[in-house]
Amino acid sequence: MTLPVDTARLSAEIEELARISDHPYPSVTRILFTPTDMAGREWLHRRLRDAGLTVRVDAVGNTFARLEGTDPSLPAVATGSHTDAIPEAGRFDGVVGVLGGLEALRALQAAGIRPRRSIELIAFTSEEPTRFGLGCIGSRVMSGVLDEAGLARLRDADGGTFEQARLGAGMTGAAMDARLAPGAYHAFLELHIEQGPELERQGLDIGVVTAIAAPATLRVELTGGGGHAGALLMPARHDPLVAAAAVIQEVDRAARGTGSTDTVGTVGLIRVEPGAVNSVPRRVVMEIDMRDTDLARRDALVDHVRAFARAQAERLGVGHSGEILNRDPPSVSGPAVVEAVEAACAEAGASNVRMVSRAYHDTVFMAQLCPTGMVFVPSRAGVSHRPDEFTSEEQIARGVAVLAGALTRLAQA
Ligand code: HGY
Ligand code: MN
Ligand code: MN
Repeated sequence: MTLPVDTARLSAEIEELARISDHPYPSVTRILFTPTDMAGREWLHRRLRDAGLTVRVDAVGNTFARLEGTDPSLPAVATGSHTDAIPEAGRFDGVVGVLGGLEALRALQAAGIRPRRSIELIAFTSEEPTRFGLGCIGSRVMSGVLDEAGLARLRDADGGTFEQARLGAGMTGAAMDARLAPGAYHAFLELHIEQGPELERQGLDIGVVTAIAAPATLRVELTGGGGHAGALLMPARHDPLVAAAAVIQEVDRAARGTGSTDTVGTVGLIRVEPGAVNSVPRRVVMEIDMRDTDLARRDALVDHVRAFARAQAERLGVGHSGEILNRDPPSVSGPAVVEAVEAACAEAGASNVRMVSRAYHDTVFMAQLCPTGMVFVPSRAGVSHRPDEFTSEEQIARGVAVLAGALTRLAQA
C-alpha cells in the first residue's frame, strides 16, 4: 500500500518557505541564526505543531518533531535534513528532507498508521558551513564528533563565537546538552535531492544511497607587507595573493590528477585584505573543500595541498598558516536501512539504483549514533547550490512515498 502524499500541500509549503530568504525568489539565502533563519524556523515550528507533532529545540538549535509510537519506550526512528541555505542557493536543498519528512508523517497519520516505534523528524542546525566554516554543526554535536573545545574554537566572519550566536538566538541550556548517546535512535533516514546528474541521466526515480563521500576543509592564511600599488616596486613585493593564485591552480590540477573522478577539490571562498585596487594585498584567507569516496586518496590530496601552500609561501616570502577545519570519514549506510528503502521503492513502483552521495549530509554524523541511509530524488541537470536548482512535484512526492514506506518498515522492527 502506498501512503497518500498531499503533493499540492507539500509543493505549496516548499514555495512558501523559499520566500523566507535574504535574496529574491528563487534564490534562497538562510544563514545560521540570522533573522531570516529564525523566521524560517518559526514558520516550520508552526507547521509541525499544526500537524499535531510534539516539537522541541535542543541547546544548539536542532528542532525535533515527534510522532508518538505505540511503544514510546523503544529507540525512535528518525528522519530529517536542514532548512539553512548557503548564499543564493536553491529552494530544494535540505528543505525536501524536512518538509518531505513532515509530509511522510502526515501520510502515516492520514492512513491511520500508529508505528510501533516513535518517529522523530529533525531539522538540523547549520548543515551548511557558511557562518562558522564548518558544516553539520548540529549533528556533529548530537553525535559527539564536535566537543565543547571544538565548538568554542569556531568563529564567524565578525569574530563572533557559536555560543554568542546560539544564546542570541534564544537557545538555552549548555550546548553539550544536545549530545546523544549511540543507540539513541533505532535508525536514521534522510530524504534529499541528489545534487548531481546521475538519476536524471539514467531516467530513474530514486537513489538508494549506500555511502557518502568523505569531506575535508583546509583553511589557508597567507600574509605579506602590503603597500602602495603604485609606489611599491615589483622586486620589493611579497604578495600573498600571488601565492594564493598558485595554490588555487594546484588544487584543481591535483584533484584532476588522482586517476579517479571521485576526487574533487574546490577553493570556494577567498578573502583579500585590505581589498583596495590600489593596495598590494596584505592578507588572504582561502577555504579549500576536498572530498573523495576513498579516504586515503582524499587525505593524500589534503596533505599535498597543505604542503604546496607552505612551499609557495616560502618561495614568495609571505607568511603562512594552514588549519584543518574538518577531515571527516565517509559514512556507509546500514544494510537494514538500505533494504527498507528498496522494499519501499518496490511497493511504490519507483525505479531505483544504489549510489554514492558526493555531497555530505547530516546523515554522515547520525551514522555515529545508529544505522543510517538516504533516499535521493533527481536534480534537473544535476544542478544545486544555485537558484535554478529544481526537482518536480511528482519526483518529490515519489521520494516522500518511498520515505514513508521505509520509515513504516523501520518503525515496526
Ligand atoms: O557541501 C555539501 O556537500 C552540503 O551541501 N553542505
Ligand atoms: Mn547544501
Ligand atoms: Mn543539503
